[in-house]
Amino acid sequence: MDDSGRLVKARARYVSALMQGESILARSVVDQAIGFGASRADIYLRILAPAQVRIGELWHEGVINVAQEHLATTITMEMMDFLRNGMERGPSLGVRAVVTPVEDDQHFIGARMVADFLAMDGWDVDFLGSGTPANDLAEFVRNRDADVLALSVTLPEFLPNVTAAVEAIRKLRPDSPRILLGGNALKHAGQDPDPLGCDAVAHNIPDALREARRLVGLTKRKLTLDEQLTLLGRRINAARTSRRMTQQELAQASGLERTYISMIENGRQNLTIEAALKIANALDIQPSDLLAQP
Ligand code: B12
Repeated sequence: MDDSGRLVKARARYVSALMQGESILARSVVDQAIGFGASRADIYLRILAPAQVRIGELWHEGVINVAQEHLATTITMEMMDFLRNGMERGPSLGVRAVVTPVEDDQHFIGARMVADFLAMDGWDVDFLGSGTPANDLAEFVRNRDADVLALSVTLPEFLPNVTAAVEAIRKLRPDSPRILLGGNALKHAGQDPDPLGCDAVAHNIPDALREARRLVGLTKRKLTLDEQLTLLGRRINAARTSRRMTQQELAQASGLERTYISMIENGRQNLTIEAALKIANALDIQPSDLLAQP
C-alpha cells in the first residue's frame, strides 16, 4: 500500500479511536504512522485535522454528544503535544510570530497547528491558547516585539472581533506587526485581506507559511552581508536566551569577549569563522544553522 492509502486507513482508525474515547488507541495509530514514515506534517494535516472535522460532523448529526466531542478534542491535543515534543525545528529565521484565536473564539486546534508549523519553519512562536481580548493582545504583541500576528477565526459571528484586534494592533505605530488571518470563518472569503484590514489571508497551512514569510520579507533571494549578520546575531541571541544564558556566560563558554558577543548579537560584527565555531560549540548548535539561508 502506498503512503496515501496508509494515511487514509490511519485516519479512519484514528476517528474510530476518538469515537471510543481511547487515547491509547489513538496514540498507537500515531505511532504506527510514524513507523511507516509519515511526517509530522502529514500526521497533523492528513490524520488529526480531518479527524477533528469528522468529529464535528458526527456531533452535528447527533451521532456523538458534546462530552464525546470534548474527549476527542482532548485526545487530539494530547497527540499534538506528543508530536510537538519530537518535532524538528528548522534553523532560526530570527522572526517572531504571535498566534491566537480572536476574542471569544474557543477553537484553538487550527491555530495551534499554525503555531507548530511556524515553529518547525524556524519562527519563534508564542501561542496564546483560546481567544485573547484585543487590547491585551496588542499589549502582548508590542512587549514581545512580534513581526507577525497570526489570527484565527472559526465562526462568522466572531469576524467583528477580528476588526477589533486589527484596530488595536494598528495603534502600535510605528512597529505594528503584519497581520495574517486564517480559519474556518473565511472558508468562503477570497484571498483579499482588505475588508478586515489584515495584511494577508491564508486558507491552509502551506499558504500560511508562505504568506508569513512574505509578510516579513523572507524570500529566497541572497542576503546582503548586513542582512546575514543581522540574522546570525538574532539566531545567536535566540539560542542563548532560550538556554537562559547571559552574554557574560556565553562569552566565558566560548572564550570570547562579552562586548564582542554583544556586537555580534546586534548584527554589527563581521565575525571570524573561528568565533562562529566557538559560539556554536558553546551553544551546542550546528555551525551551519547559524548561516543557513532562510
Ligand atoms: C472541537 C470543536 C469545538 C470545541 C473547541 C475546543 C478547542 N480547544 O479547540 C468547543 C467545544 C469549545 C467548540 C465550541 C463551539 N463550536 Co465547535 N467545533 C469543534 C470541531 C469539532 C473541531 C475543531 C477543530 O479542531 N478543527 C480542526 C482544525 C485543524 O481545523 P480548523 O480550525 O479549520 O483549522 C484549519 C484551517 O482553518 C486553518 N487555520 C485555522 N486557524 C488558522 C489561522 C491562520 C492564521 C491560518 C493562516 C490558518 C488557520 O488551518 C487549520 C489546518 O488546516 C469543529 C468541526 C470542524 N469542522 O472544524 C466544530 C465547529 C467549528 N464548531 C461549531 C460550533 C457551532 C460551535 C459552537 C457555536 C457550539 C455551541 N452551540 O456552543 C461553540 C462555539 C464556542 C466558541 N465561543 O468558540 C461549528 C461551526 C459551524 C459554523 N458556523 O461554521 C463546527 C463546524 C461544528 C459543526 N459541524 O457544526 N467547538
